[in-house]
Amino acid sequence: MRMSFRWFGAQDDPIPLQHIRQIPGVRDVVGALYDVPVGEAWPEDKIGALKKQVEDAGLALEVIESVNIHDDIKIGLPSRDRYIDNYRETIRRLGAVGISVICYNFMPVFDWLRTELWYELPDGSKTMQYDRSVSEAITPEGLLAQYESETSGLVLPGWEPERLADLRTLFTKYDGVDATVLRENLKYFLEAIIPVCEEVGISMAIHPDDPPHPLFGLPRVVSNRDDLRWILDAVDSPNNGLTLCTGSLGANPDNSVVDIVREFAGEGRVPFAHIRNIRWQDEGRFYESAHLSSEGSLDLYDIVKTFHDAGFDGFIRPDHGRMIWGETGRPGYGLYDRALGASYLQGLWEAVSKGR
Ligand code: DNO
Ligand code: MN
Repeated sequence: MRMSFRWFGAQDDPIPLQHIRQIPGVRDVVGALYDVPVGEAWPEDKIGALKKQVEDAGLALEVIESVNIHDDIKIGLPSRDRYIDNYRETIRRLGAVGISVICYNFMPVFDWLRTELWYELPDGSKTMQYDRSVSEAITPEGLLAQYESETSGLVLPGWEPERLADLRTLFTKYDGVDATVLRENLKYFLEAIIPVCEEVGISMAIHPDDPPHPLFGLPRVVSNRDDLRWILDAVDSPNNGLTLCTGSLGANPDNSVVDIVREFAGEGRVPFAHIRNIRWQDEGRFYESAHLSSEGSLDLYDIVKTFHDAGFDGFIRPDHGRMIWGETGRPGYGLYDRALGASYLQGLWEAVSKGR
C-alpha cells in the first residue's frame, strides 16, 4: 500500500508540497493539470513541469486524478473519436514519464455533487452534506451559482464555468442518452484506450458516481457492484480498473463496501483507493464525517482489513475531509483533517498487518 495525498497545483492549492511532505508516511502526490481544456491532449512540457515540481519537493508522482472525459465521448457523438485520440495521446505522454494510474469518472456533465459545502457539525467543524430532496428541487444553474458564491471564486473540479457556460445546450445533447447508451459509450471508450494503457503500463481507474444515483434526469452507470462488474468485464484487462472510493459507494446504504472491496481488490482490479467515511442521516441525507469508524457509518477497520487481506498493493489516499482548526479554502480538501485521515488509515493498516 502506498499512502498518497491529492494536490491541486501551485496556483490553485493553498497547501504547499512541503506541508504534504511533513505528513507521516505520505510520499506520493496525486496530481493533475488544471489548465488544459477537457478533451485536449496534455502538453508534454506541462506534464514534465508538474512531475519535476513534485519530485523537487521530495515526493513522487505516479497517480493522476483526473484526466476528465469530454462530454461528446459520454454522449457518443461522431466528434468523440477526435477526443479519444487526444486521450490516447495523453495516456502515452503520461506513461512516458512513469505515471502508473489514471483516475477518471464517467458522470454526465457534472463531477461529484453536494448540496451544502459548509455544513456545521456540533464540534464547530465544517463539512459537505448531501440532501437528495434539495438536489431534486434545485436546478443545475441554481447549484452552480450557489457553488460560485460559496467558494469565493475557487473552481471545483468538474464544475468549470467555461464547460458549464451553456448548460442547457449540453443537457439537450444528452437527449436519448439513457443508462444503456451511456454504458455502451463507456465500453467504446475503454476498447479504444485500454490497448494503449497495456502498451505503456498505465492502469485506468474509474471513480464511482458521487452520489451514486441519477441526477437532473441524467443517467449514472458507476453506482454499485453490478455496474462495476459490468465495466470490468466489458474490457477484461488488468489495465481496466477501479478507483474504489468508499465514501461515494457507501453513500448508498444498499452498497456493501466491504463486499465490493473483497471482490474487486481480490481480483487485482483496484489500483487506487479513496478511503473515507460518511455519516448517513435520515433518508436521502448524508454528510462527510472524519475518517474514524466512530465518526461515521462505515467501519473503516473492516474496510482496511479487507483491502489488506485481498493483497492490495495499490495507492490509497484519504478523500474529502472536514474543515477544522479555523482552516478555510477548498471544501473537502483542507490539510488537517485529510492528514489525520492519512495517519489513521496507516495506523489501521499497520495494526492489521501486524495483528494476529
Ligand atoms: C469524490 C472525489 C472526486 C473525484 C473525481 C474523480 O469522492 O474523490 O473529486 O476525485 O470525481 O474523477
Ligand atoms: Mn473519491
